[in-house]
Amino acid sequence: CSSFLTDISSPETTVTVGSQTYARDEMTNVTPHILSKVGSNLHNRKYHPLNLLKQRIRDHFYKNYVKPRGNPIFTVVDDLPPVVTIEQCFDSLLTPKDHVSRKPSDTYYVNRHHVLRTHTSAHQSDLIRMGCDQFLVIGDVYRRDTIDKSHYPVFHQCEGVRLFTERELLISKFSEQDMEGLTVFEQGPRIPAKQAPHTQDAVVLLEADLKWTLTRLAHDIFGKDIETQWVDCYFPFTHPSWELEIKYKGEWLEVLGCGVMEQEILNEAGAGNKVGWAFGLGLERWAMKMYDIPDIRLFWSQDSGFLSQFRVDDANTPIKYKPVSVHPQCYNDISFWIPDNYTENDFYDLVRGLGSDMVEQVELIDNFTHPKKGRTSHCYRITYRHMDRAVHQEEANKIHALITEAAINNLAVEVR
Ligand code: FA5
Ligand code: MG
Repeated sequence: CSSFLTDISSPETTVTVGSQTYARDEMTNVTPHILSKVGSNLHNRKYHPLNLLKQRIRDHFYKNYVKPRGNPIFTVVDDLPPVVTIEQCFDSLLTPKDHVSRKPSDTYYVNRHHVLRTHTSAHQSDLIRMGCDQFLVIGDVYRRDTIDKSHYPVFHQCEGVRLFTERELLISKFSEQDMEGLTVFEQGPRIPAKQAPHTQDAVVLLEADLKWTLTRLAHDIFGKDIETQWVDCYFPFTHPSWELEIKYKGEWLEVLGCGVMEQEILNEAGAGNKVGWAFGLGLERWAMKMYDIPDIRLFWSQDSGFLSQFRVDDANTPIKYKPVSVHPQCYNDISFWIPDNYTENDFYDLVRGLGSDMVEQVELIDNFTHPKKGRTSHCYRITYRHMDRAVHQEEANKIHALITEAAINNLAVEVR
């Protein structure tokens, strides 16, 4: 309420995103709610499902695409700030001036020069100009989209780009002799199947390599039984273009867009002697399928019932999400000095035994060794919640007292 009053009495002239401050103007439409999400970087947060998926994708590319000496060919960039210029987000990608994606009804403008990136494609040109020929960009993206089970105004994308010289592309499929007479560039017509400067051969090879790369990734992440289909589509920055859809809960779900990069983008970025493909996939959609997460809003959950299911140190651990109780949780902490023969699992078992289906999580939140006495104390937070009914604090307190008593009697701990 007080901030609402200050807004009226002294209209803000700047807008702060992360550590940067920008001048507000007539285009500014970012909201405090959206700005509060900037910097969350869920894809870089340890134990978050989007971070686990990021690791899986990165490892897939590192392992399967290597130079002769074994080092990965793809560079991975996952820490670029989400404020980009209109030039980066739209102009460099040949997005027409009247394209819907530029409209303030669809895009969050910081001011007339800057937007919250609407896709990770915004970084394609810069990275190519810097000399990157194969890269992945992972980051948060922002759109004034509807909110439902599979759409959220902040989500995460993984961009992939791979460029080839004429020789690199041809050698991937042909022997030296068979390559004779084949080219990737020509001055032909632009038709639905190809751009003017590309030969049909170039497009056939690029399409095959792109679809093979993405199918292989999908098989690695989801398993080989997954149902997929390719759909023709349009992007200003690729031609021809496709979307990949996968079967999810009986319906087709679009999980990525991709295509043969517009040659003009490569020419502008100083890579006119190369051809390439690009893709952009929605991390949340992939994670929903991979972990059986039914609603995209859950990725923003701070609820330990959600987050604790993804606490694994190996990103390859198979996880199937189990719905969290709709009832509220409450918690109690317990601190004690541990005896010499103590193991944490003894305490976890004791809590599970006494709390059974009322305990959602037990977590070691403090581990302290007294500098003089050399004794160690542990503090655990026990979260109480039942799947079918509300657990009230008094009820939790009663179980907590039983747990405390049992810990003293059975584990010989000394409560602090
Ligand atoms: C793009 O963003 C293109 N930049 C992708 C691309 C890159 C095409 C490179 C060609 C070359 P699109 O708007 O379709 O395309 O979004 C890509 C993916 O992001 C979608 O397939 C979907 O998986 C995901 N996505 C799109 N909108 C949302 C949303 N509101 N919430 C969650 N995921 C979304
Ligand atoms: Mg799309």
